[in-house]
Amino acid sequence: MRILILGGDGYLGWPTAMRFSARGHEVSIVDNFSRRRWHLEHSTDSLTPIRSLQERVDAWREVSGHEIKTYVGSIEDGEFLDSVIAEVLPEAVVHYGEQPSAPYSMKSRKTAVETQYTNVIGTLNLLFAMRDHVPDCHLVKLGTMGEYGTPNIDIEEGFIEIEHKGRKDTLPFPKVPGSLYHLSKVHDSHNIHFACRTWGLRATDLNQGVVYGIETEETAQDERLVTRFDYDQYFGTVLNRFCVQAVIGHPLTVYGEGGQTRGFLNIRDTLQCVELAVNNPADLGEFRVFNQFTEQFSVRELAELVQRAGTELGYDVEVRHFPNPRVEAESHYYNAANTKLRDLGLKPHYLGDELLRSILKTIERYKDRVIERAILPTTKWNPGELVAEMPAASEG
Ligand code: NAD
Ligand code: USQ
Repeated sequence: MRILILGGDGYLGWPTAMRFSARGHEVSIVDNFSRRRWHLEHSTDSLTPIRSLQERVDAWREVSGHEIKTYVGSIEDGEFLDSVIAEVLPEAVVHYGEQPSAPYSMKSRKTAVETQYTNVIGTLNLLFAMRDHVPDCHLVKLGTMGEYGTPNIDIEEGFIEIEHKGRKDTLPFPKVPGSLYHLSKVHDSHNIHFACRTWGLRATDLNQGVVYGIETEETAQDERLVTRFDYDQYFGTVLNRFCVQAVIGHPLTVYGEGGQTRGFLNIRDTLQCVELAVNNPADLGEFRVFNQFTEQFSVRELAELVQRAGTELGYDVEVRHFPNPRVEAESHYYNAANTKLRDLGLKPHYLGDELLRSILKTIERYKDRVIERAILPTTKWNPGELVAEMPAASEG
């Protein structure tokens, strides 16, 4: 198949591009390097020393014998994206090309506007380009479990049957997201659903949980193929952050009570899920939603698991509760459905001591690169709160 990966230079996009390429698909990448730029602006960096996109693509050709084509530009530039779609004529588009951080979206008016503009306008451009050039193409869009928030009822996969005043309908599941980033994904979902209903496009919205892990089959083949791995307050996700903190002897940063429960999955399973979605496309006109995670954990449970695995490896791991910089429930009901990807054949890599120890050992190799100043959170969801309570941390 001709597969276009938007955001193909990112944490998930680069390993995905190699995976499809390894399977013999014709892969093209779009990226504007905004993630690299955001790090430069904050004087932070990936834990892993990532190569330039050109060097990666050259190394991949050398290792695998396969070619990956690259297009450098922003998807919110409608004309650029239109010309890429018209040239590549993809049969599937995997869309990762967005600003992915909740804390970054809550940092300032500027970053909130940038997040929603990049994400919502970029996706809207994509929908028009698909309608005009490749109406049969399957869009596989990375959404997020955080679109749903933490309702006091079970979370379904995208839709819920509602009975109201004696009448019944199946409608989009109510969404109460917890950041302006997560809201951008809700807006995307509505726009994609509209494009499927109105123009007959086909799309799978992957409501992905929090991803962890540092290696995939392809990234492990050569040092030059490693993917980025972030641990800073903006771009690091919780379990990846805890693992880095354990290795460098920083207290694990549990926000508040730590009862916040989310769906999680290993990066290897992200690749599996995206591949399953691409290989089993939605029907024309269909808007499908899959909840993409394999296990649920509270933040406190994760900290305990990392502490145990770290202690086995000889690290002295302290779990510490910090005032929560976010506005979110710290103790709540959480039970989300995730059967659709399993029904398609997903075989999860569960989080066990062995997997955690192997992540910690890989991090150990790069621990001299850690920029400790970037770990503690300085961005608060409601800046009027907590100022006096926050531990000292410099603005990265
Ligand atoms: P990432 O930042 O590493 O990757 C995104 C890539 O897209 C980056 O290389 C960036 O430069 C590029 N990009 C951003 N905006 C762009 C634009 N306007 N035009 C072109 N390129 C652009 O993030 P990631 O962790 O790989 O996440 C990928 C996607 O998956 C995101 O949409 C994110 O919201 C979603 N997601 C991630 C996680 C997670 O835990 N990592 C969980 C759920 C959903
Ligand atoms: N948390 C801590 N300590 C930390 C970091 C986070 O306790 O040091 C807590 C947060 O308060 C939150 C939970 O851990 O309750 C998850 O935070 P996170 O930063 O790992 O995840 P989140 O902000 O939700 O965003 C990440 C990705 C995003 C993706 C989302 C999936 O950055 O791209 O959409 O996970 S989900 O959470 O399912 O919405």
